[in-house]
Amino acid sequence: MTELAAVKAALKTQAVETPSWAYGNSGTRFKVFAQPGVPRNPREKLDDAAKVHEFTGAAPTVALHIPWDRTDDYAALAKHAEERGLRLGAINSNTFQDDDYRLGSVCHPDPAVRRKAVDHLLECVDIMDATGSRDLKLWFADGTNYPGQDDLRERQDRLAEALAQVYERLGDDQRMLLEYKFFEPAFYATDVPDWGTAYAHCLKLGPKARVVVDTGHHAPGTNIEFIVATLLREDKLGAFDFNSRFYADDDLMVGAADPFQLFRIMYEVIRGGGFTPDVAFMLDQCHNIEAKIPAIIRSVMNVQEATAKALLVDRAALAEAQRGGDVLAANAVLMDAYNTDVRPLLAEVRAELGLDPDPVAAYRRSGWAERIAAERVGGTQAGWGA
Ligand code: AOS
Ligand code: ZN
Ligand code: ZN
Repeated sequence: MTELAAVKAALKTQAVETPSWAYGNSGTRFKVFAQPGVPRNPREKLDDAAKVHEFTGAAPTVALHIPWDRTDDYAALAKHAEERGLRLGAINSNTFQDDDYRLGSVCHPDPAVRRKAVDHLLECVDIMDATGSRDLKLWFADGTNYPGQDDLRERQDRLAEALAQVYERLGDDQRMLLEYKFFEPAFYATDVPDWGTAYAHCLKLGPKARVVVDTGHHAPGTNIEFIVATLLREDKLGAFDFNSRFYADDDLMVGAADPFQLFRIMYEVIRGGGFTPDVAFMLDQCHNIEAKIPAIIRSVMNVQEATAKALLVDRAALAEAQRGGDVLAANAVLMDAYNTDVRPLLAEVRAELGLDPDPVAAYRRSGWAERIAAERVGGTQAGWGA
């Protein structure tokens, strides 16, 4: 196989999981702008996700969020997905929207609240059994706002205890993915603030526990690719929540704010042997002012473009320059790959897969946006908390 053929073959295997909540109305705490045609239930979210997969060929799974996607028949929901060429992906838990969680969930000082939170997480594993999902994705809003508010160390003990109970419940082929975030909604101390804390918990739990890197969850200037390289080296990288940030957890389209950072991350993924199904590429985004489905298609394409560039890095030339201590040559190898226009290559890959080379244009021509705007009237549009 020529090198280019190998790059194309790799690109054809890449799958990006899209989040059910990105199809619903969501935005900021100031205003959520409702859009016509937005799904009214989990099935309609899957119908939209099927369009993203139809035009990209690269988004075969959809992450669910419980309770936002609660239904009384998960097997039927899985079948609905299957009939549209999709599978249900990670189950995202929610221990942040109930009044009970004012002081935390699994780290709450009251054991009754902790019990409630753990029961919810266990219910999420039951749902995974019904949907055939591999991954339970945990993000905790737990934390404190004021020094002294609660005992930082005890909160870690409570967290460890809760995670252990859920870990025990996992089936042989199921995994627990622990996401970190440095602040928000807690402003003084978040209980899982960084990769080190997530890693320490996952290490203690065992091989089924892995860390999620949400690209928006870092302080400005953080070298995320270093974290990725480290987690891969320790065999503890489970997934990405891809999105873009200019300021904090902006949840904008991946690759929009800093495509160079995304390229550097994808280079470390490939370099570190992470381009396998063991590392899930997920989106975690909100589309408040832009049309949702084309924005998600665009996001999938942005991940593909960064991946293509990363695959094009001349690793032999890079290694030689690095060994020789040639700083400028080494940097130039990376930059040459980054500066390559990979859009024609990806258009070819799509054509070879029988897809339209321009997924956004193909979606626009399909008439789906007009159809859902006309058909999905009445009912409540799904959104955050719906
Ligand atoms: C929160 O900031 C996170 O990024 C989570 O991944 C969260 O679980 C997701 O936004 C769905 O609620
Ligand atoms: Zn996330
Ligand atoms: Zn986030």
